[in-house]
Amino acid sequence: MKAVRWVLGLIVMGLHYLTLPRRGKRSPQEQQQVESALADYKLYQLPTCPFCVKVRRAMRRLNLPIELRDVRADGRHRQDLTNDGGKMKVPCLRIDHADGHSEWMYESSEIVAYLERRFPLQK
Ligand SMILES: N[C@@H](CCC(=O)N[C@@H](CS)C(=O)NCC(=O)O)C(=O)O
Repeated sequence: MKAVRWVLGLIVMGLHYLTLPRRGKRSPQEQQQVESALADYKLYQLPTCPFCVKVRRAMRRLNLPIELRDVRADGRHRQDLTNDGGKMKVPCLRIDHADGHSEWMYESSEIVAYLERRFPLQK
């Protein structure tokens, strides 16, 4: 089972790198504003999880360098996701709001739709 997962992960990563989406463009000022807003965002994820790859591809397309938190490599991230997010499932987008509360958004499609709405690229 571990070997099958490893091979599938390799295929997912291979396809991902072979078909990397083009990074979206903003003016330098706009990109700077976006990047300072992104300090409040973290993506809890795994490198080879296909749902995480889907979110990372959208981040690249939208040019959103959000901090990635690998829940397998770092036990603290796994613990935060489980205890504060509520479940050990990835991808999960953590949004730290100005009033101090953190929002934990699970579901890759919801995360992608949120990022597209919140950080649109100019057409
Ligand atoms: N419908 C979810 C599926 C996410 C999912 O199944 N993630 C797997 C890793 S590829 C996971 O975290 N599984 C652990 C679990 O479900 O407890 C999405 O689109 O984000």
